[in-house]
Amino acid sequence: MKALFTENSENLYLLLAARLQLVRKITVLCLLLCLGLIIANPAIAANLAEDLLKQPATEIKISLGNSANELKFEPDHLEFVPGKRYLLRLTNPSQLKHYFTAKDFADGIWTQKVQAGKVEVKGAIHELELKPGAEAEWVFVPMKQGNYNLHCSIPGHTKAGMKGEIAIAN
Ligand SMILES: [Cu+2]
Repeated sequence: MKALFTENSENLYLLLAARLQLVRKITVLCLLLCLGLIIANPAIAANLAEDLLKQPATEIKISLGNSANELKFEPDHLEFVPGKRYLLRLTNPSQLKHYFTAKDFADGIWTQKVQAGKVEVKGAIHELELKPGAEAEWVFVPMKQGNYNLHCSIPGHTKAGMKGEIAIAN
């Protein structure tokens, strides 16, 4: 009788242990599923984006050409940190038309908006053209780390020195 009882409790113990392991597995699975749902949930993703947009933007200025009509960007090296919000203020103080062309960089960022005059453009932007005296604001969040080339795509301008580098790095 006593032996039977011991054997039974041993079996019971093994059964409980197996159950516990199963419960643990199910719990982990549920947690993973929930996490997946949170990330896939557009409402929660929107909240995360909203938090990001509440970040004050770090303002950085770049001049396309200068008042002496020199063909260069000032500065010709820009650095951004991924996940931060920036306001890039572009000006063209020269008497020539210039481009801000950095297509790979543009692919590596999330553009919130580009504002010029009373017009706000939302969505992806690849290139900006600034006529003499023009100003534009580009608000974005860098996403993809890397070193990117910047140039002005007006014929002859890149060759004359109108080029630069943009780094996205931690
Ligand atoms: Cu140019």
